[in-house]
Amino acid sequence: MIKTTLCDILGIEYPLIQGGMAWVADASLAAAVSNGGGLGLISAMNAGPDWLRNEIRAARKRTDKPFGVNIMLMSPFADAVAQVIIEEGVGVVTTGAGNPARYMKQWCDAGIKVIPVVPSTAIAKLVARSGASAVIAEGGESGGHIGELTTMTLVPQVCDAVHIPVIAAGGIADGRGVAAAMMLGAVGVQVGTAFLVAEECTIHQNYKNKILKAKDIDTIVTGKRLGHPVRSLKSPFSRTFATCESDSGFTNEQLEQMGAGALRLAAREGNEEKGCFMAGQIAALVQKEQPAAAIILQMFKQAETLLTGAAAWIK
Ligand code: TUI
Repeated sequence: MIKTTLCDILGIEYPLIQGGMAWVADASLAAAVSNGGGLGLISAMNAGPDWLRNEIRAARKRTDKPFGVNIMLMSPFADAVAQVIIEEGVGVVTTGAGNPARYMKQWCDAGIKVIPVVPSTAIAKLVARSGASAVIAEGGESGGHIGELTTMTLVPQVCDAVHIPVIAAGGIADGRGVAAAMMLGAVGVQVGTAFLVAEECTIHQNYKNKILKAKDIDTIVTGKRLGHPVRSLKSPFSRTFATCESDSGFTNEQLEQMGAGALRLAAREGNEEKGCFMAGQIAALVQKEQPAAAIILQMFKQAETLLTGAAAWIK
């Protein structure tokens, strides 16, 4: 068994946190990951407080294991959902797409463990100072909103920069990724793309099929001009967006308008023309739909074999 300090901190069996994927990470997926021994997450995304409250209660009906909530800090409802998390007694929060400083005191006072996603050592230090229990160092191989650095370079640098546990994210979908992350100094992994095809993941089948068919070079990063680069599968939407982005005739407002709602269209409606199918560069490794628990078990069995076998290389 692979047991790390993350298992103790979160009360989980495997040192794995599910990515807080907007329009994807709902009660169904979160409960399945938690029941499988990891930490499932519900994404508060751009939804309002009532949606989140319902989803937390739905997850509680499906699992008695710990699960958390991911807050996308750019959400217009961030203040309200930050409060719902306290009211509903959620034990763990991960944050993305910004600095969670303004919520840290209220969450820490409520005994909530806060684990921000960070794209750099500077932000890692900042959140560590304001009371984070751990950080998720997320490399640019990830799907969705990403930073500049790769997982390989970011994780060891964040490990050296802070004195709290570091979780690696970006490009991890099997036991090789888990083993590598641990060798970089991480005490656990965050996995997103691999769970898109979990049986309990409620996204449209078209989205799952695209992941299952994806090749290594099938993702693209758009939105750099807007200051929030996003990695997604190459698609009619992402290609058109990329073209418009490099055309100075389009204003940033027009681009923002173009992107609005595209993730929902992908995840909920499977709209192949207008949808933005966010996915990480590891999508090609994800080849079969199976229960979340099987994905986790397979990943950690493989990592255990690799890490055990590695000792034989030392002569
Ligand atoms: O947040 C994510 N991934 C996401 S959020 C998202 S929804 C969205 N859609 C369109 C545009 C923008 C967002 C889809 N995927 N991952 C965690 C993450 N956090 N990646 C990068 C960061 C980050 C960036 C800047 C964290 C902190 C930060 O701080 C800068 C500052 O000082 O505010």
